[in-house]
Amino acid sequence: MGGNMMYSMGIIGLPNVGKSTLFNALTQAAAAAANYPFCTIEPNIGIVPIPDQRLNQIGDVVRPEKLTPSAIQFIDIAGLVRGASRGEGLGNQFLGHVREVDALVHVIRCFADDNVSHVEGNLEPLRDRGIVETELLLADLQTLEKRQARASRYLKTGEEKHKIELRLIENAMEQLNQGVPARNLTLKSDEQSLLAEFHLLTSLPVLYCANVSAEELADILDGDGTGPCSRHYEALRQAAQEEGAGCVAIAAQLEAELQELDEEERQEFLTELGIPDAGLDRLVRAAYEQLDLVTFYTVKGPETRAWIIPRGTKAPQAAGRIHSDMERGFIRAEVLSADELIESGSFARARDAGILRSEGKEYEVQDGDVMLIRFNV
Ligand SMILES: Nc1nc2c(ncn2[C@@H]2O[C@H](COP(=O)(O)OP(=O)(O)OP(=O)(O)O)[C@@H](O)[C@H]2O)c(=O)[nH]1
Ligand SMILES: [Mg+2]
Repeated sequence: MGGNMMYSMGIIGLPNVGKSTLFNALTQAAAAAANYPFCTIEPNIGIVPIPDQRLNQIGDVVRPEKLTPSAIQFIDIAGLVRGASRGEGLGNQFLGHVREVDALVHVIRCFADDNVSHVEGNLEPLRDRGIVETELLLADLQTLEKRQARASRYLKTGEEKHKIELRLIENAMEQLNQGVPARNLTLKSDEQSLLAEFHLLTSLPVLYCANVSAEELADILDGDGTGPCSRHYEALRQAAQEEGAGCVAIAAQLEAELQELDEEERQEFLTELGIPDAGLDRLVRAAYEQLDLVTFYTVKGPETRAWIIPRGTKAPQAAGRIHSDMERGFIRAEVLSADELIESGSFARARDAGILRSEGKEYEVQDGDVMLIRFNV
């Protein structure tokens, strides 16, 4: 991707829960949105542009040759089964593909359908969630064991940092063994950044995606569902809430069918079913809200473009989303808010008016920031 580190989400879950159905619906919708520079890297990696009203307003001011929305990259991997971390099924080898994503979408089957087999024999979303979570924990424990062996070897050098690392690894292993995901560990900030280097799967924020039946979707969204699928969804939603994770209801099959229709038919169909918006919009909105994402903008040269990052990202790492050279050689950023730019009428006028701020390496990028990044190659 030419150094491009687009915000990415890995789609995980048991086999046959609707991951690929969801993925196909997402990417078809993206393809239909047309004006995005589509790059298919592999068939199971798809890019979904994010509609952004603020970007259009910035475009009206800057009048660039090209206006590029931000996008989320979704990666669809094979289903995980019990024992995946020991090599069962295809899951384990594919876990490597989601190790460096920004977040996970954990698809959980809540729909009943006798024609679609369930690896565990019956419908039980909370158990299914537990199976997948356990596999992620076991995979992380393997990662930590390897790190432990390495850190132990380096201990002989007598360097303090290896002692610190080993203590962190042992602490993390103890917690993970008790079922605590790495994202819930209480750590000091230097430990936090050390742990981040291990790319543990349970460090990643997770958004649960309940794959529900189309018949019950409207009731579930209204919060007054009483059917079997609604009960499964409610149990999952509560469990998600307890662990501070987001949960969104999607009818993957319906989403796939919606992609077969043209815009007008689609709206009619949704209205008929009593559903306010397409699931893809709901999923993207949930990701944005639950995973605490922000958008910043670049307006340099012919292209004005939006970029998604997790809240709290510092300026050099934000620049690294654009190009790794920009992170490595980061000097400073000239920053103003989208509103300030829109009010000023042009970037040059904002500069003349002294609105541009100069921010350094410790600056946390804010939602709506327009940035001109200064860097050395
Ligand atoms: N009734 C119903 N069937 C669904 C739904 N979503 C997916 N399916 C069906 O379930 C089967 C499996 O769907 P996939 O999307 O391939 O499942 P997957 O999670 O990608 O499975 P693996 O790649 O094997 O892990 C297919 O026959 C789908 O048509 C749904 O919302 N309702
Ligand atoms: Mg699949």
